[in-house]
Amino acid sequence: MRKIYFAGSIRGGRNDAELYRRIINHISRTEKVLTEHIGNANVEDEEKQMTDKDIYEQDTAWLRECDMVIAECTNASLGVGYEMAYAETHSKPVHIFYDRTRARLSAMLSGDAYFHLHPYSDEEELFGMLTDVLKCPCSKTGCPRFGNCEECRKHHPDSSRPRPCER
Ligand code: 6IA
Repeated sequence: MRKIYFAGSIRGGRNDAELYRRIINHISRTEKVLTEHIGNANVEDEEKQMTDKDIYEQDTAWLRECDMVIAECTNASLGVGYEMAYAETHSKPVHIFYDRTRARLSAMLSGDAYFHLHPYSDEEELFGMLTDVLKCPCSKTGCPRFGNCEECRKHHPDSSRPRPCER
């Protein structure tokens, strides 16, 4: 099972906590989510049992250990922004989802070609793209179109030849 680091806002605001929980449940059907607490309604109470240093040490260790980072960035968060940069430094594939009807992503994320961006308009689109990302076989080959089916189809325009995920 791959290890997924899911990132979502905590001190940046918990308006989307229920959405994070649904995303974590979706990912957990096929992968191991290292950061399941992000979807807990009472995460801020539990947080009181850990020092900030403990949280930082644990999360950066998980970021180094994970196979892939998936972030929901509609609700801006300093911690999530830091995690994205940390994951890039450690060459982890990073998939950023955000609701384009509710948020404009920071230029520091949307301007960085390293990140795979997945803007969505509704939850159906979000979960469809998430499924595509998780089933993409290019996670093993380092393909720059990893998890981006639209770009992959453009790159393999000959529909008579099966694409990697269809073989
Ligand atoms: O600046 P923010 O708090 O919004 O940053 C959120 C991001 O930082 C998340 O993606 C988390 O990975 C990380 N983070 C912030 N607080 C915690 C935390 N608190 N635990 C783990 N990661 C955190 C303690 C809760 C725990 C005892 C259940």
